[in-house]
Amino acid sequence: MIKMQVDIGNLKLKNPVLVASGTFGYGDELSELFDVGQLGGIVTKSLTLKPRVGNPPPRIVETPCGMLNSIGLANIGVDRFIAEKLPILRNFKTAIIVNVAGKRIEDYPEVVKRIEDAGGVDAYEINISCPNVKEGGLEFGTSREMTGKIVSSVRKVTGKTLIVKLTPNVTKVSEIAKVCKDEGADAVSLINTVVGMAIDIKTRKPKLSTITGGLSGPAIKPIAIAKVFEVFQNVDIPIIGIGGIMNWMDAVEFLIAGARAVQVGTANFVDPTASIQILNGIISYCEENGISDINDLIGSIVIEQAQEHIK
Ligand code: RRO
Repeated sequence: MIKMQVDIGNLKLKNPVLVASGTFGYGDELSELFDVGQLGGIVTKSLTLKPRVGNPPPRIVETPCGMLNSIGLANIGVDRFIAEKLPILRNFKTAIIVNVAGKRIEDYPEVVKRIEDAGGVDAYEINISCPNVKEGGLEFGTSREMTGKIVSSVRKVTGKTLIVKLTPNVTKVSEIAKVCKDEGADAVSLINTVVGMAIDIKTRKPKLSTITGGLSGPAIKPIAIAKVFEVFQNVDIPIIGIGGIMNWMDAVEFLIAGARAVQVGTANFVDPTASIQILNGIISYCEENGISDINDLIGSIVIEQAQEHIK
């Protein structure tokens, strides 16, 4: 038996494979397809204080090696989530991580407070990195000051594990990760999607209603690995790796780069059971490589001395 448990703050995940926000609904729809209790955890679609209809269509476009989305934070709002979804989620034998977004700084602690009062979730992922909204997305996640204010305001209202989801659309993601740590976050998750755009050459119109959107899928994996490694080298905080994980080999790459857990996102749209196959593949890799504890693999990247001096 391989020891697969990883700790993120005071949250103990039974294994490091999670499903990413926005690719698994609120966790209830896909539970009919497989036993979600096998997963390390489920991250819900982002929740805001009030329900949101999101952006007008078209809001998803397929691209070479990935997809662009511009959903615009469509969600049922925190109160309906508590009334309709939480009672179902509480029965799942996996960690429930609620992704929280907001228009204003004050929205974040308010959403978390309401969920805390209801009870039954294990951790929060603070979304300061949505590329598809005018207020509360990248304007927060690209600013150290705003990031600090949001993290400290949420820290005051919960003792549960606090994860901050970071954008790759910055020059130095480790500087933002450092602010998260200093303000009391337990972990960072990265990367959210990369700002991208596609044009229909017949009509010459942008393919998305919002012109730009967030790029995900295999196309962004090398960007994500580089950002995870940058944070791993520079900030002492648990990292959850996200970005184009389509199979177990991709996941292992993230773990070696320093991620303590991973989130499977776009792959769920190709095959909703992808996360379970990825988990099984990681276990086989450990067995075949004499790794008895997954924690021994995390951050085990080998950098030759000569490579350290290049650049
Ligand atoms: O809803 C979205 O458009 C969205 C969000 Br909240 C996010 O965090 N990342 C993304 O690519 N899309």
